[in-house]
Amino acid sequence: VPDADWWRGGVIYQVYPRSYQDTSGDGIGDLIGIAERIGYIASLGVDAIWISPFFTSPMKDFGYDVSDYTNVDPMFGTLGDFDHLVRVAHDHGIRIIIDLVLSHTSDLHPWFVESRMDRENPKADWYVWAEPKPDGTPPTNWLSIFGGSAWQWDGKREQYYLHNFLISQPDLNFHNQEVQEALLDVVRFWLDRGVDGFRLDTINFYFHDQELRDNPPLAKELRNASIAPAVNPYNHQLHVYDKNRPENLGFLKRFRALLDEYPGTTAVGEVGDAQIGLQIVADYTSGHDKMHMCYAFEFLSGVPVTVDRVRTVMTDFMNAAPEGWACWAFSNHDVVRHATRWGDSVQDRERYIRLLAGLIISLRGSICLYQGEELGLTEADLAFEDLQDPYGIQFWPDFKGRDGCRTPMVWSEHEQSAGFTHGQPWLPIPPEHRHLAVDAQDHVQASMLNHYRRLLAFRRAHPVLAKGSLEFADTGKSVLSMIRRNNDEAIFCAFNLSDEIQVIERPQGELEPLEGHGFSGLLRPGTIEISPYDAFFARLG
Ligand code: TEU
Repeated sequence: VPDADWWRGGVIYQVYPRSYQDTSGDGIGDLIGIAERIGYIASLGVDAIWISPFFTSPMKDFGYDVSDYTNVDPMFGTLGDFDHLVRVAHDHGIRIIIDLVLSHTSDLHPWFVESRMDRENPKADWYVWAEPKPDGTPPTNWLSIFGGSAWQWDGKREQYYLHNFLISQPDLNFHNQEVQEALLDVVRFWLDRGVDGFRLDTINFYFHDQELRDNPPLAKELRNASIAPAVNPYNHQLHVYDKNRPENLGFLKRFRALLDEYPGTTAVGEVGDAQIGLQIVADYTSGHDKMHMCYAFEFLSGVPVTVDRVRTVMTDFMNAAPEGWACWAFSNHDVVRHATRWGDSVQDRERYIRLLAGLIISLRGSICLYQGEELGLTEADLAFEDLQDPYGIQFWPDFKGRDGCRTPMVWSEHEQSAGFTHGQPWLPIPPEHRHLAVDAQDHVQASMLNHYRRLLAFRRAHPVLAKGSLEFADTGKSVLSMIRRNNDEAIFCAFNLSDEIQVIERPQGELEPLEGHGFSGLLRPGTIEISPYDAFFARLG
């Protein structure tokens, strides 16, 4: 009997397939490469992998621009390779979550090729087409995250089409029922192939306002750079009409009803929003009839991880969604790796990111770890000439794009291309990553890699960390303390986020220090003493 609730509190390891393991020698990772590394992934102790898109694509946005939803891009392999990967993963007890980009397609998708032919073809209304304003300018003030207007003029139809991302990523028109049906058919195709779930790209962008109203401007003090870099004018609007539309809920319900036909499957929706993101996560995950969980952006920005910040995010979310379920992440393929984003401003980066690993495994919710995070990889500092990401090329040098977190996995300290490929890697291997390679850490008990393995085993041994209720204890500005409870156990945990030794008061009740997490906070007669960037875990009686 499959454990239908495995996703609740589960740990998902994100694989960026271009950069995981190449077996063909073209310098780009592939599905067979992932299958070869499943043993390693299983050794981490994760529940599932989320594989970023591997579907047929012109790769303008590295696979987030799909031209065939039901096939594998030759660069990554074949459908047969995918079936093989599913089998190997399942043999190792690892579930497969695939990344569906339903909000938009590539401009080379046959649906769009047909849609743009004229205004009468059967797919004429499958994308968001609109007339120009009388002066010829775009229909609304909506902006593309990747720069400029979200509207692109098409000379043939003499209309604009909507794109929230690249010009080559036209936005599907979810108001059209046929579009919804076609996308649900895609979902069914992959369910029938044995996938265990979906990461749904940009789910809050599915619907747009049919009245085409302008977004209001956003006051400077309310701007927040967690979705787009500060220099991006996208941050200067309140996104009420181009996304976050109430109609999204209806489609998510249809989607969920389909998943419920396949017990044990799950969906994690990506909610990219800097303004009302947590509320959207709450709305989309409450009621057991939409998303199982949503991927929140709160810990993906540069906002430092202070005691206050963690308390505010977690409390706001629990208040907004007592029954909702979030998926937390510190790093992914879109943002600066947190070892750099947060680690650059502390004295002892390594101890600090070890502490953060202890913190994320102690959060109520599910969690996503991004490939290489378990090795302690930092952001690669690439030269302009090395850049591949159109977003980085557009905003350079204020924003360097997303290539610095997408460099290849380092498997071997000394092998050519760190064991990633026999060919020329599509992005350079940062020399400073080599000593962190898997083969350099694997057998070293004290390594970052084994620290993550220990912590994931610890989380598994104490389900209360993932699913229990969460209450904060007041232990001052520098120490984040949580009491986690369920029917079977209660755990008190404390994280010293400062670079000074901290002595805190012990909570009420009997404390029995726990082992197996690798931290060394000490229980004293009346107090708890925690070294800089260290933590303490105890069973609370
Ligand atoms: O990202 C959605 C999103 O909001 C991005 O703009 C994100 O904020 C940005 O990349 C951060 O720098 C998803 C995918 O994760 C991303 O890789 C795609 O480019 C995007 O959708 C379009 O499909």
